[in-house]
Amino acid sequence: MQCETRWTAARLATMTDGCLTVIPDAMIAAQDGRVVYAGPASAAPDIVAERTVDCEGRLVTPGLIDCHTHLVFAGNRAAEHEMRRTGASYEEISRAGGGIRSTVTATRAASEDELVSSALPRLNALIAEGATTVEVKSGYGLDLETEMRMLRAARRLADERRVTIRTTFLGAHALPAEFAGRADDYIDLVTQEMIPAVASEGLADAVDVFCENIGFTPAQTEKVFEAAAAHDLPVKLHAEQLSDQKGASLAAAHGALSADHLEHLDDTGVAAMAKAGTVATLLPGAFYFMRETRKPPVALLRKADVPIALATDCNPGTSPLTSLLLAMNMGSVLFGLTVEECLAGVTCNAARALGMSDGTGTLTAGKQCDMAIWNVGDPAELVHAMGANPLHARIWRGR
Ligand code: DI6
Ligand code: FE
Repeated sequence: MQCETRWTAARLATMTDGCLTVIPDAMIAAQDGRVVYAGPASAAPDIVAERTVDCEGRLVTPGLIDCHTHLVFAGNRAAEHEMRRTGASYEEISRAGGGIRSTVTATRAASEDELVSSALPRLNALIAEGATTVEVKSGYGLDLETEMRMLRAARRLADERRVTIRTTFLGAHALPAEFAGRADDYIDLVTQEMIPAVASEGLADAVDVFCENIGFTPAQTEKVFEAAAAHDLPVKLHAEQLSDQKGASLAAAHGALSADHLEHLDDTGVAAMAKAGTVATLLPGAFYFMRETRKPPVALLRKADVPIALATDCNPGTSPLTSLLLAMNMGSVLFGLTVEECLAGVTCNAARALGMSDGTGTLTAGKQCDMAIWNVGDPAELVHAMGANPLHARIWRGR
């Protein structure tokens, strides 16, 4: 067999089927950006490689996938920090002129170039820790023009860095001030104008809604899901973050790729997600930052075999986090996830949450050769450490 590059002497975790089994002396071979072999060196076919890289016993995992971010936005909300520290609630901060709407004002005023350049340091931080795929949501424009500009900026990030970008349209993130008291009218705008425009320009890979007391109702969410389906766009949902709206069940009924946050998810929601194959994306950064106390029902999710993903939720207000390694540590320390669950959460299950399982998320023949090579031997070190970055090298599409 002929290939461009082969990596030898790897301690390989392919993450196939979500299993963390380390193959001690493994080889990975790539041709045209795809894996042609990944497994024990002893079982490898005869491979003639143009280039051989000796991993010297380092751990090799699939490249990390951040499947839930709000990476593109303008301004920053550091000034809210003091309010939050002294006990102000999310609602109080919002009423004082902070919150999502302050980011909306800044984002509306920013050019596409400015959105790209302010997002790049955040993207760089994710990439520096081995991310090879990053999802980016809109949702700080809340008007047609700015939502489209955010999505164009997100798509452009893929020209600036060697990384795969998936975009999600989140027009139903918050009610813009000019629609105060007219949420249904805004949802009409989202479903009748924004989604058709975003779809016709191919700017989004999925559609998301913030279904919450302070967001949109389940009935409004359903309208957005129907419009997405009419344009062949898969859906996801911010569900059960602050209260139980039965959003996860609604998402599952619409075949959602994922339901995200889920602190207030109950057993019927878990059952609906299990039946539909909807991924549970947990966002411990937001839980930590908002000092929440109610945890997502991990034991129920496990029992029902609902795949669990982990993401940063990188956003300016409730999770200013640009580290998937720290998200893994928090997933374990705060939510009790195992090392295997943490690693599956940022690889194979994150790919599934983006509808990308066929292309990435595990290291198996036929998939994109997206890998992270770590200066550690034991995967537990990735979850255990805080603030360390043991990345040795990042491979995106075989390079
Ligand atoms: N849930 C959140 O926690 C963030 N968005 C969402 O739907 C908050 C985003 C922000 O405050 O800017
Ligand atoms: Fe979010």
